[in-house]
Amino acid sequence: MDNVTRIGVSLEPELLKKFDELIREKGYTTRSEAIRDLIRDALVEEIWADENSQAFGTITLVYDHEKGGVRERLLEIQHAHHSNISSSMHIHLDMHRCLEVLVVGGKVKDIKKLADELCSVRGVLHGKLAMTTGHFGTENEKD
Ligand code: NI
Repeated sequence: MDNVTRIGVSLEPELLKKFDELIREKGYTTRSEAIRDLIRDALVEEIWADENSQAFGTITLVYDHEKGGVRERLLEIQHAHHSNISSSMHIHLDMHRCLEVLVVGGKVKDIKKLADELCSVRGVLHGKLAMTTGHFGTENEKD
């Protein structure tokens, strides 16, 4: 890896043991990669804590398309927030249930509002917003 700074981390043996167990379970091959992911996760949390910062995410919805008005309501909400939705994917899970994934971007507060509106529609069996960002303090950020 180019242009990295090495740091030393002091940990209690018990904490290190638990960390090593955790990263083994998750399939990390090195502690460094696991620590980098934890830092990135913390950065994402930080960005999402600021309602006015720019962020990206996905909204996953599972719903019963036969439930009265659910499709119409979901479409109505998506059109009202069209500028925050980059892409959507629809999969018919079985005769009744649909899975929809929306790729969203914009101000954190707008994305959260959109997700809340969609997830609370009657007939939506499960809805989840997954948050991310393009900002990880990497070189590519300057591009
Ligand atoms: Ni469907």
